[in-house]
Amino acid sequence: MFEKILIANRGEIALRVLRACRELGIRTVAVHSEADTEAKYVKLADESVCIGPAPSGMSYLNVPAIISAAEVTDAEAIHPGYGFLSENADFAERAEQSGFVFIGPRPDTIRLMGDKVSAKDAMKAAGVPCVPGSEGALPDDPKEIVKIARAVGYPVIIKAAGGGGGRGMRVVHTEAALLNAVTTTRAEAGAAFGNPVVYMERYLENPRHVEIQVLADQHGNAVYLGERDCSMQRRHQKVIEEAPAPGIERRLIARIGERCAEACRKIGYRGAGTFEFLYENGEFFFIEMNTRVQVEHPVSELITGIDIVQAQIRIADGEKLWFKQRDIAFRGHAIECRINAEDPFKFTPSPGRITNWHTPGGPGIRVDSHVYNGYTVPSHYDSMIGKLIAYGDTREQAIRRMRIALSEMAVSGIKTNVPLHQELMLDARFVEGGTSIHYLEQKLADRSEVKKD
Ligand code: MV4
Repeated sequence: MFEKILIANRGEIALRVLRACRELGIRTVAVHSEADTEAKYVKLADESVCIGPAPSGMSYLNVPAIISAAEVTDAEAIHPGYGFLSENADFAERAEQSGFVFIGPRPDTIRLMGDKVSAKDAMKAAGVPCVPGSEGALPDDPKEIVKIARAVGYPVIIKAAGGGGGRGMRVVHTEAALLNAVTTTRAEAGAAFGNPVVYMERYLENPRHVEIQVLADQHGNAVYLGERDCSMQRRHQKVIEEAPAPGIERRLIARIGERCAEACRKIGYRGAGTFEFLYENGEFFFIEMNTRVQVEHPVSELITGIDIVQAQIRIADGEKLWFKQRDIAFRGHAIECRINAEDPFKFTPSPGRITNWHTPGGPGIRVDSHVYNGYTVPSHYDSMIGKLIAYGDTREQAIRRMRIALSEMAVSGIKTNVPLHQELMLDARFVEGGTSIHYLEQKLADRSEVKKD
């Protein structure tokens, strides 16, 4: 097993990776910006290296500084966490060329999935059901584009191959609007991603976002760890995630999960990964694959009992998967609330010093956060400061435990979205389960309508 791992990230996920290393008996190197000198994971790590000033472009995205930090500390592997360099194929390649193990898929796999057209092609070929649409990239010929849209059927959505996660997309309802939309999306994609390639899909009006977690080793074995429902989101930022997805038949999950695992075997996938699907009218449609550990991985850990971050490390070290699909039992229900330093109703960031931080506990409660009493939330990074995760035998019990946990949560000095979560845990439609990706934004819009009256 590795003796020392460098954690190329910050915040709660840096602490999460550190804890996984500890349990595996691996020493840790924390890298940090000048804004994170006082961070908990920096203090807890065996060694730490400052890699630059606060802006992430100069620190957490600074490839030469991170590679140098790994060299001077004699680390053997690099865990990229999520965000930052985690899905940067060039970084993974540079790390491996410098003699480090990148804890994640092979650089080529990251590249394949980073291009949404090639990702979809690969998944279609591997037997994963995809949203109907153009066969690969859209051609230049306007007549051809019109023909493709007629065959796909309106409404359609134009997406950038270099986009993903909600960036670079445009919905088109009529043929009259089609060519302008393609031209504009192409131009924006060229400017934003340096890649003007776009593709077309049938636009699903009211889907849920349901994703499948997978683990694959370097010896051709792959399993799925069930699904997560991440439909409760605002502006492509997930707010609540849960597992299992309410109301979806286990047989269907097993069928789609097995397709994902089989796709991993076919493409030689390595490590943890997530297949993102839209789910509508009882059908799954693949949209994208994430090649990193995700923020919401704890809900899958709680229903399967598998430590996904430890699994990433053991797989990177070359271990064969130590369990089979039939050994994985899905038990109970888990819900995660993302705690953000922000105004709970206006959503403006609320960085600053936390003068009081009390977290809940008790049966079935997990808190993943790097925050401590007196910690200052820097203004330079994402506003997520932690995650509150509730587990129960049933969804009802998980919700009850989450309500209690939220009521015990005490944060002073900054604003958080805890009040929003409290409202959502009492929301009749959430409690019923199965809300679509548009539910939260509609609810928030309705609420501000009421205020104006
Ligand atoms: C879609 C879609 C409807 N139809 N594709 C947005 C994020 C990116 N990962 C894909 N996205 C969508 N693709 C088709 N064919 C609706 C969305 C979408 C969405 C998806 C998941 C979670 C939240 C979303 C919010 C708005 C739109």
